[in-house]
Amino acid sequence: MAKDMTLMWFSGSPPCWRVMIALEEKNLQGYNQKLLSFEKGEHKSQEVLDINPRGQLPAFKHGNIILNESYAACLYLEEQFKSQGTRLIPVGAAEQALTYQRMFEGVTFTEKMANVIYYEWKFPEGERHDSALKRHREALTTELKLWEGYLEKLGAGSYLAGYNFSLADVLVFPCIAYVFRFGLSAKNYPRLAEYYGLLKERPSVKASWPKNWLESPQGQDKLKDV
Ligand SMILES: N[C@@H](CCC(=O)N[C@@H](CS)C(=O)NCC(=O)O)C(=O)O
Repeated sequence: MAKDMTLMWFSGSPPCWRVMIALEEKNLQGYNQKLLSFEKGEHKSQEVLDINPRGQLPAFKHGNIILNESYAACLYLEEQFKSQGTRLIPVGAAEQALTYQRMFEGVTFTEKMANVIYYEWKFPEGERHDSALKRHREALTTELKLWEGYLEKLGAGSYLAGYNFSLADVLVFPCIAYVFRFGLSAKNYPRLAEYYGLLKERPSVKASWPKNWLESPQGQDKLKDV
């Protein structure tokens, strides 16, 4: 069905997972996939650099069209396949506004999450300070409480931008799954935990669940006190 599409991806990478969920939601199964290894540095290979000079994944191609930013790829898929599969951007003004708002707040969420989870990778040894890590952890707590509050306000069983699944969920859910994978306490964040449980069962999410998480279901406890 989507034989003219190719996705190069890492297992467990939130940006890659976004594109995979969008492809599933738009009924674009059957695209060419290339699973690469971060540990082996395969994202810096010439094959990737030819598509994405930043040497990052996802790297996505539709025919000769290249999209390497996960947000750009997901927006493109929604626009090009608007009437196919799930409608991901609501038409109504209020719902559409909330969808865009949460989608782009997801960028901030991703950054705050990465500052803690990838602290050692992002900051070389000489640049690490306990006080900086503490600040990053506090910033992540504040961020997570915001999202907990958003879901609380919308009520049980809702998605991030209301009662319908939207592009906000496609883009932000992988980060929410990630924080639980890294030990976030369901007791401290009950709404986020409920949302995570709801989305985990969604066919597009199940079909694209990170392979390495299936192989080793046990995550880490880095965020247990956040
Ligand atoms: N803004 C990009 C970020 C992509 C990104 O950071 N990918 C990571 C994997 S999660 C990567 O390839 N990192 C390797 C590197 O930066 O060298 C997007 O949303 O697609």
